[in-house]
Amino acid sequence: MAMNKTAATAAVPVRGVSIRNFIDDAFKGLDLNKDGVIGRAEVFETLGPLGKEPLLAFVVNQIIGRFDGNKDGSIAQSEAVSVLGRLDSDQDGLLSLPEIRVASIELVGLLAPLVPPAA
Ligand SMILES: [Ca+2]
Ligand SMILES: [Ca+2]
Repeated sequence: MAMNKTAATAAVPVRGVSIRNFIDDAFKGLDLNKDGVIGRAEVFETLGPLGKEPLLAFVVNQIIGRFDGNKDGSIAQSEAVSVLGRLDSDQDGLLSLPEIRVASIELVGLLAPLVPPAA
């Protein structure tokens, strides 16, 4: 039992997800033309056929809009740092579980335009 517990502790980041690593991974995966910014087209190319699903396309566009601070249609590293940095409420460079929870609640908020107004 003690060994299992050690293995589990090693697999799960104890204090949270490193924002720096998260952004590095995201740009490695999504910046297809390596120009240093993630464009809307790159995100949809990565999604492939999934990007044609209207609901998913809507959510992805909402998320891109949230990150794209200067509204030029692409996400620069500095824009990602600034959005994720706002979630890092204790400013330790890590997103802890409670901080990620806040982020998921905000994500659900992005879907609000889809909910028809109460009659
Ligand atoms: Ca790019
Ligand atoms: Ca931008």
